Order: sequence, then C-alpha cells, then structure tokens
Amino acid sequence: MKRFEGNPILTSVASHPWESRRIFNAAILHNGNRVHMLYRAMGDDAISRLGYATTQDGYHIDWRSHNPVFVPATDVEKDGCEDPRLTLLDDKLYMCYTALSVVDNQDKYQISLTSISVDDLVRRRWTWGERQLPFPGIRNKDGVIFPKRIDGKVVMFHRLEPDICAAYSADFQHWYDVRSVMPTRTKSWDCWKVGAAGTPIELNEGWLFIYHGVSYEKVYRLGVALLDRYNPEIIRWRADQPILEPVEEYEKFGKVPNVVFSCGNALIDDRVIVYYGAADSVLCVATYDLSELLPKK
Ligand code: BMA
Repeated sequence: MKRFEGNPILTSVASHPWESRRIFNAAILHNGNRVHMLYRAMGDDAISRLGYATTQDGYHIDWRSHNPVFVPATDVEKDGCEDPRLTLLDDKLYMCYTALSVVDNQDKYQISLTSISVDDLVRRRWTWGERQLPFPGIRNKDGVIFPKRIDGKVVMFHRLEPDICAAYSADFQHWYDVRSVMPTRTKSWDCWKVGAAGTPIELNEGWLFIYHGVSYEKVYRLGVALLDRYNPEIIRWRADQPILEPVEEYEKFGKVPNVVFSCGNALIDDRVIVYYGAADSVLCVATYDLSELLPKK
C-alpha cells in the first residue's frame, strides 16, 4: 500500500463559496484514460453540494469545476447531498447519495438515487435524471449499486445501522429483500458501524468489496472483503486488519478527526486506486497492488 506523496490531491477553494470550507468523499468513474470525480463540497452555509474534477493519471487534478454540478433540489435534501457513489450499469451512470434535511435540529437522512449518461458527464452537461428515494423515510445511507445485474436483478448495498444490507430491484423503482449481509465485529476496529466504500470490483475470484468500519472511539478505517461472484450476500473472506487507517496529519486532524472514508476507487492495470476523504476536510489517494487486497494463497 502506498499513500500518494502529493496527498491531498484536492482541497477547498476559498474563493468558491460553495466549496470554501472543505471537500472530501468522492464518487469515481474511470472510463478508459481518465478518472472523473464527483466530490462532496461544503462552503460557508455548511450545505453539501457536489463538485467535479478530473485527472488523467489518477493523481494529479487537471480540471475542476467553478460551480457545483449537483445541488439540493427537494425538501428531503435541502441541507445537503452527501457521499455520492457512481456505478456504470446498462450503459448508464447511477448515483446513490445521502439526502440530508435537518428538521427540529435533528438530522434526517436517507438514500437518494439519480442517473446521468456517460456522455453527458464526460462532456460536462449536467442533465441529471429524476431523483428517487428507494426507501422513502428510512434512515439509511452508504448506498452503492453493483456494476452488473445478478440473476437479472439490480443489487444495492446500503447501511441500516449498524450493518451493511442488500436490496434488489428490477426497475430501480421498487426495492425489496432488504437484509443484513455484513455485520459489525465485536472487539474489532469495525465494531460500531460498517458501510460500503466505493463500487465493488468484479474479479474472477469474486467481488472485491472495500468498506468502512467505525470503532467505539469513532475512528473511521477501511477494510476489505471478497464476496461471492454470483451471490454477493456470501462473504467468502473478510480481512481481519484494516487496509487504511488514520496515521498522517491530514487524516488525524481536520473538521472530523481520525477519519478515512471512501466513496470510490479505480482498478488500473493490477492496481486499485482508493480515493478517500481525510478528516472530512480534503481528498486523498492510496494505491494497492490487487494481490494485497485478496486472501493470501
Ligand atoms: C459519515 C458521513 C461521511 C463522513 C463520516 C465521518 O456518517 O457523514 O460523509 O465522512 O461520517 O465523519
């Protein structure tokens, strides 16, 4: 594992009111020779919006938007669109994110789902599809769609505290068979809560699944598991130790200390590039050889 020596790769911009305070967790699309990122940004009003940036080599940002490309549009997300995760499926990009509204000083959040064509994203035409609530009124987050139908069904992982759960759909409208697939582990770094990180990666061995785990001390770390290729509810292997934990200054100190949190990754050759928000303040990168993330033979 190697943290990029140029971390953080993306930081806030004081002259952009919508992203003047902090930028962090980013959805990733790697299409051929470019990595596209939609990142969570917060400005003076503390509302999360999404910004867009690209990098050709995966590490050095070569373009970023002046304006947010996705902003709250309805009452249920009036206080923020957080933690996007992108999936290419059936030739369309689907984006799950957390819709936040604060009511009587209480955070109400739920998963929201929208879509955009690859062409529109790449050409920076922000013509998003309808926003839907797959589980209206249900307090869940960390939604991510698998990049392939399984048994003809669309598969989503999401988090109903404290476990990672599955849900299925035929049409992206109705979701059913919600059940826990990955619980927390007692006496472990992932004892309090777990949630998906970026989009699962399909390998011959199964689905490579990176997730975050939270300890009782509220330290956010990343872990890895291998899920059955034909039934991702079956966990074939789950690493005992985290694959990333807060060590560097930029991970230990910031708006929310001791956090590494990922919403996206890219498999380039045999390397997995993990994009992660550090201390809920900046966006960073860590790179792994694929073999490091798989069970030892
Ligand atoms: C989660 C989300 C993430 C954040 C993490 C750590 O609940 O809000 O966006 O990175 O907490 O604060």
